[in-house]
Amino acid sequence: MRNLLLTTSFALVLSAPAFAAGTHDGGHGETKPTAMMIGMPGEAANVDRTIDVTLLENDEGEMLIESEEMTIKEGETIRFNITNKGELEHEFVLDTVERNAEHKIEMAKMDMEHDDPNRIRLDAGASGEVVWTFANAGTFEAACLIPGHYESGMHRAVSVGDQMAQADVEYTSGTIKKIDAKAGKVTIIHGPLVNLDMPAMTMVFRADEAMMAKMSEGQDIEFVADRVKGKLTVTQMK
Ligand SMILES: [Cu+2]
Repeated sequence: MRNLLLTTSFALVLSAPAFAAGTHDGGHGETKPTAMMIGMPGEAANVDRTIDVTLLENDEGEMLIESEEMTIKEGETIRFNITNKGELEHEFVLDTVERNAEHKIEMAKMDMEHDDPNRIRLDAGASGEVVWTFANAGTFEAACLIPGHYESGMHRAVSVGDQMAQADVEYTSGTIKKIDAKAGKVTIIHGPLVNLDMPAMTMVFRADEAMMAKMSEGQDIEFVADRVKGKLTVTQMK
C-alpha cells in the first residue's frame, strides 16, 4: 500500500505543472493529507448529522450519486452513509472540483485504488461511510472517479457556507424558565424552531458560559438554536 501511495503522489507531482496556471490552490506537494481545502477527516464523536448516499446506475445508462441536497454549514461534521446499489463498483470522493478533475485524469491513465480518508470505493451491494469535517466555505464536489463514471453523471455539488446558514436564521421568541449554569443547561419555553423543524414547547438547551452569563430566569428572549455536536444549543440570543 505504501508503495502505491508513494507512486500516486509522485504521479500527481508530475502532473501539477499542467494545472499550475489555474485556480488550483496549493498543489499536491504542499497539501497535507489531513487538511484539505474541503476540510479534514471527521471524528465519529463529533458527527452533527448523517447524509444517506446511494450510488447506482439506471436504465438510461446514467450513473448517479443520489442523496438529499448536500448543503453543509462551515464547520459541520457529516457522516456520509454510502450504499452502492448498482451492479458496478463505484467510488465516493469528496474534494474540490479542480482536484477531482486532476485525479480523474490520473485514474484514466491507471485505475488506482486509493486509500485516502476523503474517498471510499465500494463493490456492488457494499456500503460504507466517510466522516468528514467541512472546514471551509465553498462549492465542492462528491464524485466517482472510476474512468467513465464521472462523465456518466457521477458527480454532485457539495456547498459549504455560513452565509447561507446565516440567511436562513430565524429568531424564535422564548422565556427562560430555568438555568443550570453548572451543567451548562437552560430550559426555555419557546415558539416553533423553524430551522430544527420543531413545534413550540418547553425544552432544555445547552449554552456556553458566555451565553449563560447573559441569561436570567424569567427573561424573555429572542434566540436561535441549532445542533452542536448533536446537542440542541442556543447559538444566538438577543
Ligand atoms: Cu462509479
